[in-house]
Amino acid sequence: MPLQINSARRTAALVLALGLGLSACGGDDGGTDAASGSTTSSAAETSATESSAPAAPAPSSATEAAAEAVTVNAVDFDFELSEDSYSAGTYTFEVTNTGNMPHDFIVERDGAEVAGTEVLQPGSSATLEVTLEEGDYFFYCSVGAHRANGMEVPVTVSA
Ligand SMILES: [Cu+2]
Repeated sequence: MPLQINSARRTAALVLALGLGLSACGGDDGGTDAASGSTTSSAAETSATESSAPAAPAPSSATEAAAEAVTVNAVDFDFELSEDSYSAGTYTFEVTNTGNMPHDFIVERDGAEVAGTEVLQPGSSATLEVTLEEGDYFFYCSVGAHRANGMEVPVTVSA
C-alpha cells in the first residue's frame, strides 16, 4: 500500500507547512512594519541633506538672508544710489568716489553715526555692510561742507 504511506507523508508535510506558514505570517507582519519604518527614515535623511545644502554659502549664520548689494557713486556733490527704497535688512554698499574731490559715505540714524567708510580719494572705492532697521536715516558725506552742499540723502527704512 504505497499510496497510503505517501498520503500520510503529505498530511504531515501539510501540517508542517501550515505551522511554518503561520509563524512566517507573524514574521512577515513585523518585517513589513520594520521595512516601512526604514523607508520613512531614509526619506527624512534625504530631505535633511537637501535642506542643509543652501545654508552652506551664507557667510554669517546669524542673518536670515543674504545682504542686498547697493551701488553708490559719490560725485561732486551728490550720491547716486542704485536703490531708492529700503526695507529692514542687511545691505552691502559698494561705494565708489567718481568725483574729483575726496568723499566718504556715512550712515546716520537719529543724529548718530551707524556706520561709514573712510575718506575715499577720487577713483577709489570701499564696501560697507550695514544692517538697517525700520526708521529714518540719512546717508551723507562728512567731508568739509559737502553735506550742506547736497551730499545728503534722507532714507526711510520700512519694516
Ligand atoms: Cu564729499
